[in-house]
Amino acid sequence: MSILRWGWNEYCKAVWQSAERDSVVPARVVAQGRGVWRVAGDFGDCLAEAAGKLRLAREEGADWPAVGDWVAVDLRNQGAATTIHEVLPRRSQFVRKMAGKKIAEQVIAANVDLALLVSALDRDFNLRRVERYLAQCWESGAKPAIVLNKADACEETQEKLQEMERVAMGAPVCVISAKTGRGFDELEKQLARGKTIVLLGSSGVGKSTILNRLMGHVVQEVQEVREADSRGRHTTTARQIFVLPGGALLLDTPGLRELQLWDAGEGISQTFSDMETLAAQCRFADCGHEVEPGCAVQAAIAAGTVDRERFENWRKLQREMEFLQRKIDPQARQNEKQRIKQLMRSVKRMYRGRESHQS
Ligand SMILES: Nc1nc2c(ncn2[C@@H]2O[C@H](COP(=O)(O)OP(=O)(O)OP(=O)(O)O)[C@@H](O)[C@H]2O)c(=O)[nH]1
Ligand SMILES: [Mg+2]
Ligand SMILES: [Zn+2]
Repeated sequence: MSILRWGWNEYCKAVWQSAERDSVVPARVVAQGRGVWRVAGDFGDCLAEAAGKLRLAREEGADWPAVGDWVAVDLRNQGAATTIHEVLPRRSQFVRKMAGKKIAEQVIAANVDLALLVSALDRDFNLRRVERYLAQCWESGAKPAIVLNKADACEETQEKLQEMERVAMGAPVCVISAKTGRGFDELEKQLARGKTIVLLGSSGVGKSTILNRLMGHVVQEVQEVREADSRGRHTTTARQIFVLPGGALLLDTPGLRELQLWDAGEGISQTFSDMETLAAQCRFADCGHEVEPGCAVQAAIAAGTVDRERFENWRKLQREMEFLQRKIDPQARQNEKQRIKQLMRSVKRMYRGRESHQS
């Protein structure tokens, strides 16, 4: 299987060629375990470990390989395990913060084009959670699409679709049933060959069942949800990329836990752009939208044009982000963002230059 099957494109090539690289070849991380990865490229696929140099660089804040990453591997031992020497800069990434004394970051998926934010139409249905996923998704650099699964188990599909469209702020919403196949034609239109798509959502919403149906046979184990509250049992435990029959690359992930901290800074503004527009009309620039006179947000809530729960969720996510930002060294973060921006800019220039040469 060639590296093209794994989504390698002109853009990746431009990134690869923007630096001198000796005795390494490009590969993609297609699965991840604890301290061990599966990589795939023109050579086929094999297990890989991280080079010592990479481990050291990690201490300095360098990227650690995650599913979806493009990496440089050496192939001295053909066929046997290989070594990852470098993680190429990412176009997008989903980052989870693990709260502790010092907040650590974990990349859930890298270089994702489209995130399918999956909810179930049973008791799992929750608008506030989707707002949270949307904010995280806009921040990641991937495009979001909302997928409402288990349509067969819901009587008010139409009402729920409308409610969801109101919070989606323009992201597409589709209604499907992984059990009956309803809505899959619509869903499959979004899964283009060579694109990387991640399934995100709580445990039990049917991510692995969706994958199995798209593959046409069972590749992932699924398990019944709990009768009482539709909660899942955290069946999927590893992250792995599957090549769909149509050539799209689908990444199944373990169900996300409810109260996880994520990177969502600017994504919050995008998800709640309606709230931000209102807030700009408050009398005081630093309005807390609580008891201040001339608060446009409270006025809208009182008039019923803004949903109180949506407002509260917006404030809650903002507080979480402020907390994260206090905990993480702002200078280091800024420097890293700057570094990546510059790199991507130079790669884009190079890429554009090439396209105009070709045409
Ligand atoms: N009625 C109905 N049940 C579904 C549908 N899709 C999935 N299920 C059921 O939901 C349960 C959970 O499905 P999974 O695919 O394991 O869910 P998951 O999102 O992968 O869960 P984790 O791996 O734990 O994150 C299983 O019993 C599935 O059979 C659907 O469209 N309709
Ligand atoms: Mg699963
Ligand atoms: Zn206000």
